[in-house]
Amino acid sequence: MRRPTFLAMAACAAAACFSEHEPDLSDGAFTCERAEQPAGPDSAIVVIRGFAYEPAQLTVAPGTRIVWINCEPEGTPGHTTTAEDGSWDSQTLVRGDVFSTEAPEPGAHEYFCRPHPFIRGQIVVADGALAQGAARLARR
Ligand SMILES: [Cu+2]
Repeated sequence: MRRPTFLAMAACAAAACFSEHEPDLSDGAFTCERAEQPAGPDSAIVVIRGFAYEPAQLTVAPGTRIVWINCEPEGTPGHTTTAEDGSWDSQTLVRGDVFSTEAPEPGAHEYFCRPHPFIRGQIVVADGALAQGAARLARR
């Protein structure tokens, strides 16, 4: 009886170990408090605040993970990030919610908020471009 129990515990430990190495994009890895910091060399953050995307225009290299985080005050109606060309579409995000997508094909991708279509942004995916977050990181 001891051995199967031990094996089950070992499997749980292994699963926990693997999950620690998964990209953690929704559970504390990105918070509004940390959103002012560069996301890292392979990711870039867009903050949603004041019914606007910050920055509204972001240039990234192919393969960059683009992360949106809603930093509106509590109780503000939720926002989405929705590409006009269908490259990505988030669920409705309220304060603290995070959505991420890998940079779509090179070119300019316009996007907007479905509940508030006047909120607009643009992601430019360009070969050789350095994510703005990475550029800021490199200067520090
Ligand atoms: Cu909105």
